[in-house]
Amino acid sequence: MADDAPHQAVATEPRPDVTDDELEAGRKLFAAECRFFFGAQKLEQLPPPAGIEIAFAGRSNVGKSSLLNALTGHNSLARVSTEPGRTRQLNFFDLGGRLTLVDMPGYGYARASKQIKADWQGMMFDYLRGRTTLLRVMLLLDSRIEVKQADHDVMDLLDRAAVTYQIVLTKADGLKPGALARKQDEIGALVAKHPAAFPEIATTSSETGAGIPELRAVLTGLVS
Ligand SMILES: Nc1nc2c(ncn2[C@@H]2O[C@H](COP(=O)(O)OP(=O)(O)OP(=O)(O)O)[C@@H](O)[C@H]2O)c(=O)[nH]1
Ligand SMILES: [Mg+2]
Repeated sequence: MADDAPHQAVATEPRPDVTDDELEAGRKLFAAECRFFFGAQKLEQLPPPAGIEIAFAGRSNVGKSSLLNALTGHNSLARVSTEPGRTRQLNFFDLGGRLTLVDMPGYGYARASKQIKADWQGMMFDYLRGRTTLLRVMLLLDSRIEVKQADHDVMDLLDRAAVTYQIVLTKADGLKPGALARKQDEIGALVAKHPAAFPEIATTSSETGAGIPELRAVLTGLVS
């Protein structure tokens, strides 16, 4: 029965409102060369602000690095790990000289030492609050699990800092269509309560590629 096949989950999901031209522009931009150019472990080490940045934030293990790889069509541009807490610095990637993508360390990783948590998270939050070139934060939430306190805290922080953010539901391949639709409704209601949250939610699977062309189109729209 089709409804029992999790991998078909995203196929029936309503497509975000993107035109064929926007999809094509997204395909072209993300086919450009993408290269790592900077890793920052401390705020003082950030590259000088230039161009437009889009940061990928979210709890540890939510799939930030995997999403960057899927968007750019690389297997191993950003390092992916089954062990949470893999990405330990802000990693900056230049996409075709037009856009900077920033892979952030995850928050909410319970097993990290207190000192490490304070270091990463302090830097991450300072970056999110203070970076003038940061156009939008893509805030990833795992579609298969509940929204945690740490996610609510980050949404509140971004509201206070007036940094526009957009929710990306990740790992959509893990849900059946009905459950995915309910999750999208739940997150839609959550987003409506947050002034700095962009109303449209993206839904993706880095595993199957579902939602990836649409997200490329959305991101490309931000720099066109
Ligand atoms: N089923 C499924 N698994 C995924 C997907 N995206 C990522 N994963 C898995 O989730 C785990 C974490 O992925 P990462 O991309 O390293 O997550 P991250 O958010 O960068 O993690 P940190 O750097 O530790 O904060 C890996 O085992 C991935 O293979 C997806 O779309 N579907
Ligand atoms: Mg990572």
